[in-house]
Amino acid sequence: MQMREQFPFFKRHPDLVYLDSAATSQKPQAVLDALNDYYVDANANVHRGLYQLAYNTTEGYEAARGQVARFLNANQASEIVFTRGTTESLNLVASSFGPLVVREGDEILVSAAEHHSNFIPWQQLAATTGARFVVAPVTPLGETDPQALAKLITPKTKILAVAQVTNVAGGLVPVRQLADAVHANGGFVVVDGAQSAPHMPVDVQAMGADFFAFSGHKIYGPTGIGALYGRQALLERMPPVQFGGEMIDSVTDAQSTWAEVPLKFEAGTPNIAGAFGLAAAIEFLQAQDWSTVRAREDRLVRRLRAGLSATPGVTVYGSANSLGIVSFNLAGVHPHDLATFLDEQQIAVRAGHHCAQPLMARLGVPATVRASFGLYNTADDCDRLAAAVAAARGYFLGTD
Ligand code: 7TS
Repeated sequence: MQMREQFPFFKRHPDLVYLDSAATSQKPQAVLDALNDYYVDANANVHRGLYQLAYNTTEGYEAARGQVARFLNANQASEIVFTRGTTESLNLVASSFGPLVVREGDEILVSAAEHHSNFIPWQQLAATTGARFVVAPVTPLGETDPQALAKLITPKTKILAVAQVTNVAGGLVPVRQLADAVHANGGFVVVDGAQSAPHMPVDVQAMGADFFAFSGHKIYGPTGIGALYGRQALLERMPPVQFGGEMIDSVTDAQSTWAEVPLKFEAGTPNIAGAFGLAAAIEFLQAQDWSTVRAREDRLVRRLRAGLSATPGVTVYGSANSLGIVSFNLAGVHPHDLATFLDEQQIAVRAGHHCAQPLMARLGVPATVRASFGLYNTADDCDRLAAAVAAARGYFLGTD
């Protein structure tokens, strides 16, 4: 079956050019079926029922955790905590692990290209611990600059928080080299995988991540589910941040003790349907051939960059090595106006600061327009966007 046909969304929106997969991807039938099957066939709460159905549902939920562990090449399933997504995963590390290792005078290192959800939690942690929040400069085209980061790693660097792929310029960061330097100084590495997991195979051990966060909805899965990978020994040291059902071992009037990792981080009824849907999304992704996916997406990125660059006044950020993301601006036209013009032509892109205001400040712009690809995008989508941007120039600025 053609890739696009596996996504019912495009049957409802046959003429829409959807170029906003970095915000959220569309869902294949297999994921929709898994969600539906869960509710029709397997709906019960987990980790508590003593009837067969609840037992089976718990097994399915834990099997999904195992699937995430294999997807990331974690050592074991207990290193996977289900969360609402990348934001919750990163906040969990900052609020639970952060205070265990960060002291006054230590340094927390990030790049100015980070998404706010991998920026603000660390800024807050620095403020509450008295650590120094160190923000590394980016390349002139808005990518994380690994050399700049490397230069700022010191014996005081307790945490390096870095996106493997950034959400505005889309460049790939060589996490392993940075991780080795941070570890040699006794620090820890937190990787934001929100934009890498949809586009490349992830291996948390090979990249040297102590923690790795991603969102299900960006890898063709449902919203409201994602995961945090953490090294077992580190998760065991961390206190829970939410309290209630499912996360306890025993409770008395005087005190409570916690369940083992990872359940101590999953208070309350979890997003069970989401876990089933996420497992289906991972199965769907793993059925793809990564080298074919990469080659296709690289061709689309190059084609779109070339197409956009043909219009005078267009600045394209990032590099041709971007993983499925092309951010740009058209001189003299506000990105929001351009996005509205494109919307009228049934082209869905994102315009704004992309939750990366520190990066916008470095680029000297309030916002950019961003096109981002999923498995269903085609060369025709690139050409329609490039032609529409050329038309927008005529519409807003007149032809010269
Ligand atoms: N980190 C990066 C690099 C991201 O791109 C995003 C979401 C997040 C973290 C947060 O993920 P969430 O699932 O918890 O929201 N990025 C975008 C975006 O670029 N446009 O919309 C959401």
